[in-house]
Amino acid sequence: MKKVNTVLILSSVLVVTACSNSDANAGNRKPSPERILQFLDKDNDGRISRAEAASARKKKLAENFDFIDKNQDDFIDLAELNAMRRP
Ligand SMILES: [Ca+2]
Repeated sequence: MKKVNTVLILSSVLVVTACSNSDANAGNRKPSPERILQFLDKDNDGRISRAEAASARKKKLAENFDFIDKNQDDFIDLAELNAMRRP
């Protein structure tokens, strides 16, 4: 029974993920830079601070903050998010 529940939960997560990526990013499971920014930019200043990066569920952004923050202004903007993405 536990296995069935796990499958159902995973299926739900996949459906939610698929729906939330239905914009220009269709077919790619990773969220678009625009979506990452929209989701993490809590104060709506158009960039992600260290605190906002640290609040993310996934720690990739916070752990790689200095690498992603190319101009070292202590914020990650959309251009830096785009540069972070690999094709
Ligand atoms: Ca920056």
